[in-house]
Order: sequence, then structure tokens, then C-alpha cells
Amino acid sequence: NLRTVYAFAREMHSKNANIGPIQYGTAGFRTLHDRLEYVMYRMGLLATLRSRSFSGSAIGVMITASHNPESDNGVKLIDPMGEMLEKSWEDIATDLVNVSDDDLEAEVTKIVKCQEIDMNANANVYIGWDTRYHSPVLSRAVMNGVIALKGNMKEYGIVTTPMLHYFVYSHNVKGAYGVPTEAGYINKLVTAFKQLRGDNYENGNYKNHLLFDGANGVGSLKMLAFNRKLEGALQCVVCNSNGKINYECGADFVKTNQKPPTGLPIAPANTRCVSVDGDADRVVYFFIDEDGKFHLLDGDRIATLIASYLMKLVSECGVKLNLGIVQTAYANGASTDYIKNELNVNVACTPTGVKHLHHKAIEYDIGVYFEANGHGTVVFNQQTKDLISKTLNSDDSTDDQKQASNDLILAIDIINETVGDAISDMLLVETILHSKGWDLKDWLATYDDLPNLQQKVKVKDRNVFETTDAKRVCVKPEGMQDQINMLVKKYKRGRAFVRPSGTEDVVRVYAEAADAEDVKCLAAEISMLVY
Ligand code: 16G
Ligand code: ZN
Repeated sequence: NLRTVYAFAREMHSKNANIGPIQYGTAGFRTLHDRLEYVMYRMGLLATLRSRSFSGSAIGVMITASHNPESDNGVKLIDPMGEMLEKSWEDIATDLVNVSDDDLEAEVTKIVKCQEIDMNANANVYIGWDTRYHSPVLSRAVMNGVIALKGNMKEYGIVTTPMLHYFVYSHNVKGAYGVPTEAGYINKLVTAFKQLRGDNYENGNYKNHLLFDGANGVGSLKMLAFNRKLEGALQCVVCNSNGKINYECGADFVKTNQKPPTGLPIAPANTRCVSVDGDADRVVYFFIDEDGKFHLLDGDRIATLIASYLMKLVSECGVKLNLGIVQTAYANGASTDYIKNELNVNVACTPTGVKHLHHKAIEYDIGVYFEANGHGTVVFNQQTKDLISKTLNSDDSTDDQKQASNDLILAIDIINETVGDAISDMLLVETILHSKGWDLKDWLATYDDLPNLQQKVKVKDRNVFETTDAKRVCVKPEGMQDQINMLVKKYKRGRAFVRPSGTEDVVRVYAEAADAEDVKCLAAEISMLVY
């Protein structure tokens, strides 16, 4: 029987013998869409095995290339608790994808044996995809993989990446986190959002109106669905909903180019705008002021805004909780100073890639993690949630304490704890700005970003660059870090690092300094070193 399965695979989703090895990277497999069919088929096989190894817990397979150009696609697996695939299985995935068609059967048998998988156990695979036109065909290949190994599957169709994380987790905890359907997800977030907002949709400088750049991806479709439920509690004008995905728009475009996307209507100065990426797991805010100047409020800003709000509520609750912020080396130095000196909050730095931040964040009672690019969320441990509920329900609590704990519980409901979620993050930011009575200028005034620059350098072999200490120190090539240190020292508040990209064949250079002209010099000097 298995023989026919693999024979079928060979015909339907065969691997071109000339194709080179590929790797399960920071965000799964990602490459040109027409090189992915055999990868998808094999990920269908792997997800089924992974589910069996958990006696049938749902495993997610998300088909997306996030902020990459339209011609790319990709696939990532979601573990039972809604987390990214565990590291040891990333290596298993890489091996499975790189064997020849002839060796596929033996490789599957090897996994079953090594992982002691009971092939009679149940398997449940949840599949979702983004709006790329090649996603449905690729999803078919994933399904054929699941069918080949006799697993069950559920097709969620076009969904955001964070929605699929939410579905997987909610199913596996038997609904304790929410109902694992699109309606259940939207309902949970919107209900909490409306309750926190109350009847007054505007407050102080906060106006109930914003422009939403959906990157021509799934984010815009889902935002329209949210709008139907929000019923005006948030006036969110959805733009960039049916052009080419990520083309001159979206969170990655806005953050890297530090300019507004195309496709937004002409709006009055200082209009609040938000951009999400192609699979809606990243978000950044921006506005153009009365002098035509562009201002970005990125992941670092969102982290500090959220942390200050949660700290205030925690202190009003009268409970003691350890809150920490997790950043990467790309965080602006000014944000790190602000966290340490103004917010008086613990701050940790991890390597780039969401799973690293997530794992650090769960060490805190409340862990706020964000990459500067806008990917992030907040995680609360069970004791924290229990403590807040206790405060709400205790006869000893004052009315103010009850109010604060009630607000905290609602805020937790708005948050998608499984992974960064652009729409959920946006609803939380909107809630906070509304409660503070702030417009984007008020938010921007909390601290001044240091001027910074990112550059890509094409090198012959990016693997000769090795880093340590959360990617901030370059250990190879030898001597490189000393030279970087010497250059950095020349500039006031200078800081720079280089690291090989995990998603593109380039080395990334990051530089910041007190002066905008200095940053250009510093970045150029470092790029010359690398090149
Ligand atoms: C991936 C990561 C993102 C990270 C980026 C870095 C996830 C879901 N996504 O897109 O968090 O910022 O890679 O890319 O982990 P780079 O290695 O090319 O700089
Ligand atoms: Zn994304």
C-alpha cells in the first residue's frame, strides 16, 4: 500500500533531480513558488507524522511567503501549542525535503522509527494559505501528503498566519483559548475590544479613524471581516486589498524604505496609518505631518506602548508581577534606553526570528516581545492569569482594583498569545491610544529614535560570517569585530553589527548613531569591510 503512495508521489509531486538542497530556515521553507510542490507534499507527510507523535494533536501547515515578492511561496509548520516547529524537527524536515524521490520511503520509515511513532495513532493536520495565486495548487500537494499517510485534515482556506496558530492551539486545548473557527477568533477579539472601548469611541487627541494598508494580502480580507463585526467601534478604512501582494506596500516595504506605501488615498496631515505584511503577522504605524515629513512607529514603539499600559494596569490591580520586554539587536538604542531608564522594565535581547523572542518572553510573568520590523505579541503565564482573576473576584479588592483587573483580562483577550498577529496587535494599540487619549504625535514624543540604516551586502559566501551574543558580535571572519568596534567608536552613540540573513543570500549591516549623516558614513564603512 505504501508503495503505491510513493509511486503516486513520484508522478504527482516529484522532485527535479537537478534541484539543490534547501533548508527549513527562520520561517520554514521559502523560495520561488514553482520549486515548491515536492516540498509541500513532503511537509504534508511530515505534519501527519508530527501529529501522530502527539497522539493526534492538531499540527498546522501554513502556506505563505509572508512579505516576500509575489513569485515566492513557502511553508511552515505549527506545533500543538501554537508555537513554531521545534528545532529538532526543523532538521528532520530539512532531511526529508532533500532526499531523492527514490529515498523518500526509506526516509519516512526512518523518522517513524527514530521518533517511535505509532502509525495507528490519529493524525490531524490543519492547512491554511495566503492570497498568492499559486497557494491553492500548493495546498493540494500538502493535502496529498496527508492523504498518503492516512491523516485527517481540515482546510481553513485563506487565513492569516496568526489565525492558523490560534486555530491549532484552540483546538488542542479543547476550546479553552477560544473557538477554533474564523468566527470564533474574530468574535473573541472584537468582543473584548468593544468592551474596553465603551460607548465613547473618541477620547482627547484620539480620533476614531485610521487608514489600513493590507499589503494586497490576506490582512485586508480579514480586516474587512473584522469591520463587519466592529460596527463602527473602529473606523478602519481598508486599502491595498486587491493589487500585487507586498508590491510597494505593506509593513516590510514601509519599514525598510522608511516611506509610506502606494495605494493610500490622499488624507489630511497626521492621519493615523497602519501597514501589515502579506500574511498579517507584522504591523507598523506611520503618519505624514503637516510639513510632509514621514514618521514611523515600529515594533520597538509598539512594545514600549504596550508595556507601559500593562504595567499601569498591573499596578492598579495591586499585584506583583514580573514584566519584561524582549528585543533583538535591530531594536533602536533609544528604545532600549527608554525601557531601562524611563519604564524601569527588564529588557532582554535574543537572536532575530520570532521563536527566539517567544521562548525568552515566556520566562516572565508578562513577556512583551517585538522585533523592530513589527512582529511580536505578549505572553502571560497561567499564574499571572489566575492572580488577575482572583483580584477581580475577591471581596477584598477595591473597585479600582476590580476595574483594572477586568481591563487586564479584556486586554489579554484581544492579544493573540500564540504568535505575532498584526490585526490583534493593532486592536490593542488602538485600545491603548484611545485610553490615553493620544494621537500618533503624542506616542512619538515618548522618545526620539536614533537615526539608523540597514543595508544588504551581496557576498560570495554568507556562511563565512558567524555571530554570537544575540547576533551582536561577529566572531568570523576573525578580526572583523575589532574593525567594526574601531569604526563605531568614531561616532557619537554609534552602534553597528553584521549578520548573515536567514532568509536571503546576503549579509545584513545595521548601523545607528546620534547624527543622520554619521549613520550613512558608518553604514558605508561597515559595508566596505564586509564586501
Ligand atoms: C523571518 C522571521 C522574522 C525575522 C526575519 C529575519 C519569523 C516568523 N519570521 O521572516 O521574524 O525578522 O526572518 O530575516 O520568525 P533575515 O534573517 O533575512 O534578516
Ligand atoms: Zn509575515
